[in-house]
Amino acid sequence: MESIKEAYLDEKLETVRQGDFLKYRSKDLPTWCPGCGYFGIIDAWYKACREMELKHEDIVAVSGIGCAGRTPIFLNSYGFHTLHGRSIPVACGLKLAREDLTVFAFAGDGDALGIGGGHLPHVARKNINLTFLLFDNSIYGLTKGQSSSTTPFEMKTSSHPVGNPDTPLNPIKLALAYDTSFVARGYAGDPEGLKEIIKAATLHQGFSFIHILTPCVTFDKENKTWKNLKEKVHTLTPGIHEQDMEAAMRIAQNDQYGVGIIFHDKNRPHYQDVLRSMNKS
Ligand SMILES: Cc1ncc(C[n+]2csc(CCOP(=O)(O)OP(=O)(O)O)c2C)c(N)n1
Ligand code: SF4
Ligand SMILES: [Mg+2]
Repeated sequence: MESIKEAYLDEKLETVRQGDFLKYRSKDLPTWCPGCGYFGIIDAWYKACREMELKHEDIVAVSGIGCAGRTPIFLNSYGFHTLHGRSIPVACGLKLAREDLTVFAFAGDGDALGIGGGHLPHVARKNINLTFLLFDNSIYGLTKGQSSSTTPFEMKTSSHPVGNPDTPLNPIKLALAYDTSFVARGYAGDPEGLKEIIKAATLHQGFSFIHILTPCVTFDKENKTWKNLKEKVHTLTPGIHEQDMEAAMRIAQNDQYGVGIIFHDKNRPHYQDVLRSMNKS
């Protein structure tokens, strides 16, 4: 084990093996469980940053608390591991103060839709220019498998041993209802596809919401397992829904496993442009 760790930390060796891939990975070894979907997500993020040629010093990764909340530790950028549910407000403040920076916010389903759920409508309606990655494993991973806001009805969890009595939230429906200007779904098992989505979201001028399907291999043995996800996940055909809210809503309602861009409003100005044009008049 030690030799793997040493190899991982040996930048020279890794640089030779992976080109400039290491550029966006920090030297901290990820602490996630082996097989966790989050490895696929940061892999996609590394590749997206590399392809966009972002400068480390221009990137800020903001997170809340949870296994997903640890993400900025593993990225070679500026980072801010904030309080539970607070990645969005901190990311908003940062972007408003430093418009020149590329700001990413990361959160788990509990962090984003439970304790932090009140922040989502406001970043969306203001259309603040940042990219939000929701790591949705439908469970509280870090605290050992309690039900979250996206746990399926009747699923047995450590907090609901006879079954979850609550109806799960639908993250894409919520994002669309809040008028989010860029809404997409990605899959941790397809880092190449997710990379393309992260790039499109980052280039979008406004608030971008990426719902990522990902397994918690340790605390969910029945719902979002790799096997189930592999069977159900499929690629959406690009189409009219990207510019048509009603069509996007139909996808949100009827297709919980389709990955790709679901809605993209390219014409709406982002918050700082709105402020500038108001100050001119
Ligand atoms: C104010 C507050 N309440 C509760 C907790 C305990 N807590 C830490 S992480 C977490 C949930 C994490 O679940 P999720 O956001 O889905 O992230 P995951 O671990 O699944 O990546 C909870 C309830 C906390 N740290 N702070
Ligand atoms: S507990 Fe679940 S979400 Fe957390 S690192 Fe382990 S597999 Fe991943
Ligand atoms: Mg979770």
